Amino acid sequence: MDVVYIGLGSNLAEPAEQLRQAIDALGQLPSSQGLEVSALYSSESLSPGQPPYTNAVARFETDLAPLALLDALQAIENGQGRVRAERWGPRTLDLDVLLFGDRVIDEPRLTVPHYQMHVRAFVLYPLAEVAPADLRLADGRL
Ligand code: PH2
Ligand code: MG
Ligand code: MG
Repeated sequence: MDVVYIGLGSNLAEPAEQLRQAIDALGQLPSSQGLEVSALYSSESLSPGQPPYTNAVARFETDLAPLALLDALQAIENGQGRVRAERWGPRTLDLDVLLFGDRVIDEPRLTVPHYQMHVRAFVLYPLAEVAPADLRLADGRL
């Protein structure tokens, strides 16, 4: 099994409720176990003029392959009303694969470790709650 870390974010339609629903759905993913979730944090959007975000980070173990996990996460996003209009647009739910074991993945649909996680406080702060203190990024960024 691989340990995976997922970033959760929402800035539409009662963000905290969106995250609670998403956490329930993550707990029911097939071939996965041991879900742990950080506290929920609020912060301004990086994109000006958008509602504030609620963010959290989840950790669990999975036997799913990376793209199968991505498919499952996108199904959860879509099930909670995610509309893909503009890049970085406001969203009911964003589920990002931050880390997938110690794999480095560079594919059209999936870049792991997540390309900007090392500079985003709304990722690093909750990540520190669910990750061991000696966690390192497989590509050496942190
Ligand atoms: N996600 C974005 C853009 N800006 N800002 C915060 N605070 N939290 C996010 O999750 C976030 C953002 C696009 O993924
Ligand atoms: Mg995303
Ligand atoms: Mg994102």
